[in-house]
Amino acid sequence: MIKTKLSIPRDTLLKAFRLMATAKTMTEVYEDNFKFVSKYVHATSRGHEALQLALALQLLPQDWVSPYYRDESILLGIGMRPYDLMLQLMAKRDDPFSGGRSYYSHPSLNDPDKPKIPHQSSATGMQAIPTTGVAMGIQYKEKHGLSPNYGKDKPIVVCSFGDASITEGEVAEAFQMAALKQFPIMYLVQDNGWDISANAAETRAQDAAEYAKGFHGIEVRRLDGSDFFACYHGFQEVIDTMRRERRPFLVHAHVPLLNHHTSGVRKEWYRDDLDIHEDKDPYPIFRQQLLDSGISEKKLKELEAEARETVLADFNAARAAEDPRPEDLFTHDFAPTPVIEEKGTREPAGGAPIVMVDCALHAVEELMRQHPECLLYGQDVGGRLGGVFREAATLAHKFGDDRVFNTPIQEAFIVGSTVGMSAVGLKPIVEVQFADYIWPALNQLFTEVSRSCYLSNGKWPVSMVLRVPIGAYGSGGLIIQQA
Ligand SMILES: Cc1ncc(C[n+]2csc(CCOP(=O)(O)OP(=O)(O)O)c2C)c(N)n1
Ligand SMILES: [Mg+2]
Repeated sequence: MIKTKLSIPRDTLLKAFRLMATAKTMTEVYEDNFKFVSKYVHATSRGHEALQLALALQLLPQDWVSPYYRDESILLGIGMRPYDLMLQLMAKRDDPFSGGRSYYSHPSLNDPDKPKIPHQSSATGMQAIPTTGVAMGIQYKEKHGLSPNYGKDKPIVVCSFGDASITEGEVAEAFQMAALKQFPIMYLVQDNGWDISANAAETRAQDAAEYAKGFHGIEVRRLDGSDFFACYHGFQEVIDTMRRERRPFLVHAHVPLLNHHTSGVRKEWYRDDLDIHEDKDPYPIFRQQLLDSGISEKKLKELEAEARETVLADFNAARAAEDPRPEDLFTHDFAPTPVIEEKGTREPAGGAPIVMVDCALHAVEELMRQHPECLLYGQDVGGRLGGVFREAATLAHKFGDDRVFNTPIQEAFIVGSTVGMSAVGLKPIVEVQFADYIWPALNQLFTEVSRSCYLSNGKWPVSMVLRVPIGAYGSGGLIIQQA
């Protein structure tokens, strides 16, 4: 330990500074090579680095994190090299996140030595539901003895957002479920005061910390995102509590936005507050704190030089890396299925005909008997009724209220949460109550569920069954089924 006011290990501080210098240099190098790199759009973390590194340096390989497109410093903090990030920047074949399929800082990762990153699309705020699904899955596995024993380091989930994405309706569905069921998830909101060109005053009635207080059971913390020390200790306390107490938090932090919104939307076109934001730049603040803590100017200069050398070498190496091949377009559209031919007899001799809804009910029961990782949720499927068509009758009694349960009326959550549930190894069966009401779920179905396998380059295929009754109730189709 060096003598600091907050006692963070010296190695951690030096690593954080090197990575902060790395992120800053990456922004500079991208700017210097603007014509080349802006072929594909990118956003950088400049201004948000202290907060992102303070978090990332405390995550463990069993944790899960959903960084958003401005979170390149989270990626550096969990151990990705600038080279890895640049492969995605330039849409190269070996991009470890998406094989060149998604643009910069759209990660997905399943490396054994790093926190896991599920797929997320570029639709901002939409990561809330899949990532809350991860936390829901972790809770389910812990309750059912399906989780490895991590001792006191139980996994946590972090879902990161920009401040403006919180007004998306789907975010409310995720908060609702996390609060109601007490999932071990941290919602991290990086508040730079900006949407793209619309500012906070134009776009919200309250900030995320105030909003989250309406979701009883989510504990809220505020951090100063320009102060690495404050962020590190703030996260340490929240993460320790989450590992022990298994409940949700929302961490809100003000951060400056120092670079462009993205390479395509330039700060000089509309920003009138750059001076104020520059005063909150975490880089010189951290540098001064380290000098005050007894680290020498010489050491800091060395780390800055090392960062620059790495970034430049990685940039050139990434530039020379192979582009995707035409045939790569057609890989990983679906995960291969182990079932490739029908077996058994459809109409066994002497068998009594049964209606379709009962066939499906028996099939679900068989699956649940064979697979402890299989569960069923949706509206009214729980034990009290067993489905409005009795299509889940007796299942909750047979398998318990933790495996067959009611959800609130939120189709997006029901469907989108399966991305996260599936990523942790579960096999969810979910139900949308009537076909008419599938539309609120379509965004998740289309944007997250169906693209997870392809855009993660095969890392995160989604295994889920979606049940949607249609045409039921005799002639009711005319009234309730939009038939
Ligand atoms: C669903 C959706 N609508 C619109 C966009 C276009 N868009 C991209 S970034 C952005 C602003 C997001 O601001 P914020 O969440 O505060 O993140 P910041 O860029 O400020 O870090 C918008 C509107 C999008 N990606 N997804
Ligand atoms: Mg913002």
